[in-house]
Amino acid sequence: MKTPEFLSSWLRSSRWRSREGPLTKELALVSGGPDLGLIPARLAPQATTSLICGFCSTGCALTAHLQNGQAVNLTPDPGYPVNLGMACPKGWEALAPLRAPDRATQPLLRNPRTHQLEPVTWDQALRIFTQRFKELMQQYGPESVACLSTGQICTEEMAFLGALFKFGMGGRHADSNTRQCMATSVTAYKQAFGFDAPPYTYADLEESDVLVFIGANPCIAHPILWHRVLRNPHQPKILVVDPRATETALCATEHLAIRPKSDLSLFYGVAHLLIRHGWIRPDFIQAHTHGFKAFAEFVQAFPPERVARDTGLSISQLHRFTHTIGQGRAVSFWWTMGVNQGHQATRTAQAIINLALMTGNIGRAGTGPNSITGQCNAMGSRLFANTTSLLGGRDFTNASDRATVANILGIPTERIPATPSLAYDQILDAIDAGMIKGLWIIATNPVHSWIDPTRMARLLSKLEFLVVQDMYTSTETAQWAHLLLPGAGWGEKEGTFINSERRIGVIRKVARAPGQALSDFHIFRLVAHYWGCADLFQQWASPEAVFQILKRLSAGQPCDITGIKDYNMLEACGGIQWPWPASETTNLDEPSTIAALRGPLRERRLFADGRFHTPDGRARFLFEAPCCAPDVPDSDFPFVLLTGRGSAAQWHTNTRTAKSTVLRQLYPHEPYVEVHPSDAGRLGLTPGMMVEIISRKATVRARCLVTPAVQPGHLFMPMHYAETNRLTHPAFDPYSRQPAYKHTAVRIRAMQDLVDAT
Ligand SMILES: Nc1nc2c(c(=O)[nH]1)N[C@H]1C(S)=C(S)[C@@H](COP(=O)(O)OP(=O)(O)OC[C@H]3O[C@@H](n4cnc5c(=O)[nH]c(N)nc54)[C@H](O)[C@@H]3O)O[C@H]1N2
Ligand SMILES: Nc1nc2c(c(=O)[nH]1)N[C@H]1C(S)=C(S)[C@@H](COP(=O)(O)OP(=O)(O)OC[C@H]3O[C@@H](n4cnc5c(=O)[nH]c(N)nc54)[C@H](O)[C@@H]3O)O[C@H]1N2
Ligand code: SF4
Ligand SMILES: [Mo]
Repeated sequence: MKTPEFLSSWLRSSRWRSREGPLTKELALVSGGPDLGLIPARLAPQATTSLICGFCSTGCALTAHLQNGQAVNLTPDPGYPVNLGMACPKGWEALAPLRAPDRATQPLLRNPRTHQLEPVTWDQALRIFTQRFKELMQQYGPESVACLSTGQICTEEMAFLGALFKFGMGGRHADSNTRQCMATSVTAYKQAFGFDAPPYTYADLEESDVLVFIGANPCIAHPILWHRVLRNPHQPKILVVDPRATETALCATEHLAIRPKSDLSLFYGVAHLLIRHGWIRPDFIQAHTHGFKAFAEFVQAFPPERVARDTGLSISQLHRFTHTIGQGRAVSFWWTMGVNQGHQATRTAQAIINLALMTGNIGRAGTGPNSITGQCNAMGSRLFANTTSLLGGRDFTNASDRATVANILGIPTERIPATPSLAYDQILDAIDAGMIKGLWIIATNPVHSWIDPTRMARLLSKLEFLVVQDMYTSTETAQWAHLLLPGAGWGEKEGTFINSERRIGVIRKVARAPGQALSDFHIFRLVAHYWGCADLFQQWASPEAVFQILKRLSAGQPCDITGIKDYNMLEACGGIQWPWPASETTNLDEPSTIAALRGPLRERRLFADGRFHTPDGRARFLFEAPCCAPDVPDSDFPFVLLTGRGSAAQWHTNTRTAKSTVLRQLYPHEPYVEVHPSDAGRLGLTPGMMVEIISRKATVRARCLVTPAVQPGHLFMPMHYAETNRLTHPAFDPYSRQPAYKHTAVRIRAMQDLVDAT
């Protein structure tokens, strides 16, 4: 790896050996005092405290059982309106990852002689951080430094990071792993509704008589939401649209095993039939939407014969599917990554939105075009990360939005960039082109989770300065860092998360971070101090102080939360769904507000009045002709490789879940690939044998799992194994720039064939 000159000179200097940097005392003050890492005293005497789970976006509350202020065990919180006393294996085991031996416990700097990461003091780390990024920005301009963050830290932390990086440090290009995950839903909602506003409440899962799951496997990915479906008393029809016979599809009334990436044609075909049968709500369309006439003309070209050809479904399946939707009393549509990760993902999500609009399935109990979010705080990131949108869901290119934010934060307007950031893939291309030279990666592991780890590693090694801020030293991405900053994890810090149904919940500090690891919040405070921009962030003193700033940033926006007083109120109410503007509570004293939110107001869905956030208050019908998926199979690469979640016990790149001995019992340790029995028979593949999967880019090895869950001609590999993204094809939705991880042409062969051939 290339050793930056600055590291060599730093190591030659005497400061390298000094354990007592001149700012040590100040550092302690800035980052929270000498009791760094200690549980707040007020928690110590309590026997239990509640905090929101830090894995998926369901947002279950867990009760931490404390001894001397530290958690010794977790149980699901029975009083919380989300999980009603349930948790999945990850929630039960959420403390185990905190105690892992590979936790990052001190800042580490790469030694240019040994190429090893070696301990430095926080003072040294922060001086290097500041000096190096400033040098790059001075030499190559502010655009030469970028930041990739996450949907897995607290909202207060992401807002601080976004404001610090863009307004304080003067950086321009910041994106996050929500690009891999939720960018499509954000774009689809913004274009159709005028704001990124998932309209539902989890009670809708229990109130529908028809539930349609599209490219979503909640049995594995959102198990507690699936439990909410099981509580539905209306004997609902459950329709699952997924090329695979997933755990969810096996529980469905009907599984529509469509050809991958043919969803757009399917939904246009359903719209065609709904119109043909008159199963639409002209009154709703007339009063609350825009563009239906053009849409109705467009879907004339999608009769069942064509759609059956495109999707591989039978004409009778299409009629049955449409009939169930058309006749449903309360129909809800739920989508996740099978939709969001596609070459026409935004239009596919909007095709689902169109079905809900034309049938009037929105704003009522049990309805909605509902995108389920992925990470614990992807929703916080969507509103407050200051990456794609300006703080509070605003627009960087809008002068009045910039002025409002500058005014609320008390900073000069010129500090707010007037142009949006490059998207994730564009940041990577800019590194490749030598335009971006410095990168700060926080709480994401792209060498595993992004497409093509070989290219990613090459790009990271091209950088003149790479800072990785993570809980662990062992992640694939940390291996490339010049500087590693040790982050405290979930459970070791305070803040709020926003879950899929827009519910804001509190996380509490119930464990001590190991060694000198600091919360991301404290690291950002220190960076502001060392950078010399702390004066801009005087009010950003604690997570709860930042929550008050977030409230002010939300004022007048669709996500207005000015009526929420503080963390205590959030806890007393069992979390609060946005919006909760001050105007809603003007006539209520605090106990009455809490009583109201705990009572009938608890089920809060959007658009009950049919008014959307577009300038004319109407929702938009948006559509576009389907086009062929990229990386089409051919005779050399005849299979389509699908990817996704493998088990309820594995989380993404497995940096956390692999640390629990309980969870490790619940999933296969070696990478595996699902193959249909007919393909396995034809190719001589037997269960458990090692096979090679070959894409146009790479060859990987995995165990063969023979199962009819996949269709003939398809393979499936979980994303939790690093091998998977060595294969995936780089294609992106043009509007959201989200990667299309779920369509790659590959071939497969037994390792034995390889031995015979050589
Ligand atoms: N246990 C566990 N839970 C998780 C996560 C985890 O890593 N582990 N991650 C969380 C995150 S961040 C996210 S985003 C969510 C993801 O949650 P999901 O989206 O439910 O999970 P995936 O398995 O990625 O994809 C869902 C389904 O899309 C299907 N699919 C593939 N291609 C197509 C297509 O063209 N059309 C249709 N209709 N379907 C298709 C796949 O076969 C798969 O079954 O899970 C969250 N929950
Ligand atoms: N092929 C394929 N690839 C995919 C997907 C797919 O379906 N198929 N899904 C995509 C999706 S939806 C997603 S969301 C991404 C997820 O991809 P990543 O974000 O890369 O996955 P994680 O393993 O969650 O990485 C989080 C990192 O943050 C660290 N961390 C956790 N908590 C904290 C904290 O509080 N502070 C700090 N500083 N660090 C912390 C963890 O140790 C870990 O290294 O993967 C994407 N990749
Ligand atoms: S369903 Fe999600 S939020 Fe609930 S316990 Fe499991 S991982 Fe945590
Ligand atoms: Mo995700």
